[in-house]
Amino acid sequence: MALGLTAGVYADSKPVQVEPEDVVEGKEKESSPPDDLEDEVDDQKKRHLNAVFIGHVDAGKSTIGGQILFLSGQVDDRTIQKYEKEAKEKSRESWYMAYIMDTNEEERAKGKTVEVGRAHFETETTRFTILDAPGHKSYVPNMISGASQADIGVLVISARKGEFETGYERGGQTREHVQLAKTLGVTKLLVVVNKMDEPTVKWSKERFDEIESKMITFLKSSGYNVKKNVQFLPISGLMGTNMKTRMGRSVCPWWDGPCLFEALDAIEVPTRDPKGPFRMPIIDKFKDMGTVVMGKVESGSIREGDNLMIMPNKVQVKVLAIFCDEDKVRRAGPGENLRVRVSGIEEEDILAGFVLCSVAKPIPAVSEFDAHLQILELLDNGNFCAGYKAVLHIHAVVEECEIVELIQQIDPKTRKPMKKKPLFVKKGALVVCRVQVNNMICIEKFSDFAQLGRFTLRTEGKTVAVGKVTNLHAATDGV
Ligand SMILES: Nc1nc2c(ncn2[C@@H]2O[C@H](COP(=O)(O)OP(=O)(O)OP(=O)(O)O)[C@@H](O)[C@H]2O)c(=O)[nH]1
Ligand SMILES: [Mg+2]
Repeated sequence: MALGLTAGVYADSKPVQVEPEDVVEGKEKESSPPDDLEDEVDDQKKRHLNAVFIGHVDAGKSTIGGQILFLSGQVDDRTIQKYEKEAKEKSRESWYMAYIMDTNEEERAKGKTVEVGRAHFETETTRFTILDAPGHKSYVPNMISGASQADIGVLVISARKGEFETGYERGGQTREHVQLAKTLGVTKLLVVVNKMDEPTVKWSKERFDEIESKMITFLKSSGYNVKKNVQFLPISGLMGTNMKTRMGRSVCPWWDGPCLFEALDAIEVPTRDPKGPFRMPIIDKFKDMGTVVMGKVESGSIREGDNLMIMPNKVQVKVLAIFCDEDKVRRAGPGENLRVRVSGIEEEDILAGFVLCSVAKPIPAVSEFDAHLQILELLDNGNFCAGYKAVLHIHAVVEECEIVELIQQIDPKTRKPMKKKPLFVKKGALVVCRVQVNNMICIEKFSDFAQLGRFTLRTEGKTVAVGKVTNLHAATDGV
């Protein structure tokens, strides 16, 4: 059920200290119908949403994910009993629910998610894909990969005495995850105040209000439109309270809002263009009666028999089969998480970050691009200048990069370019610069395609900058 999907694990991440203000949403490009696609493209009637669970380590993300699967009837009592036994043997009694999502040995032994877990469940109106991100600071790159595939974020916060505080402090992943999620295009957040059953909380309204008011201030400063796009609700993931059904007054006399499933059901689906050029960044690949690639469709539609291309290596492939969740489907539209079996390419010729795309309108592949960068934090408060090296994270791409030129500095107050060309800038600066990578990568301009044109730069476990692609160079656009 849960399927690990991301690659590298980096050590020792540090906090992001400056709030990204990089909040402008790009419009997703309208273009002519691709690949002789007609009319209706989705076999599924229910709408589909990808929800990433984020938040500080031990906040209860995997427990909530596991509980959701249990409540939606996907895990039976016998399995739960088995996990209870296994958790007890590892002296992790209370972790049995998390074991539903945390499937590998290391995760179970340490009680920490490492790779993004994946699961599916359905409510009345919606099919959900849950992406259960790790909270530990060492695994922030995996969290980035999970969040970059999400439509909405479920920010899990522990109400337990001391736990909210550690997550919220500078250095806590509540902050870092919120800032990264915003940068990665997760504009809607459901803030789940968890562990309300815990003896230090006992469904206290004061505690809930305290967390809500502190978080509202912080979310606003991170660029979230709190009134429109953020909703809070109290739950207990471990007990399953206020999740599938509303809780009674005897449990919590002061809450008359929705339960988790209702809140998830009420979230609006982002508008997507099924007729845009096909784009599916590849997050994983394997051999299974041929070559299978896995990813989320960011634009356009796909159906069996289609001829598509894998970029940047420009190999034409044929779509043999499409799997959506556990089911084989004939076609699928944007927003779907798919496994696609293709012919015409060997599995070892594909890397995570490659893109399955339309032949007529392939995604550009470049080794150099210009970008608007906001510098969040620098090691030892140093300078950011030409020659600076970092790891670039853009959709499923993780690649070493170098800043080759600082082109212009932007005045943060007027948002206008400053006259003098900068030699270096400091933390907090806005700067236009040229970025180079060693290998060809497939990206888009942010203004054309926000989800494939926004990125983060990290080094030594810190997120040093967030950015938007403004111009593509050395284009090998097309075939
Ligand atoms: N009392 C109580 N404990 C909870 C609740 N939810 C989670 N926990 C406990 O919190 C601990 C951590 O839970 P996890 O679900 O592994 O937390 P996580 O957020 O997935 O942690 P990482 O994957 O390491 O980031 C476990 O001991 C859970 O039993 C809750 O609602 N109430
Ligand atoms: Mg977890």
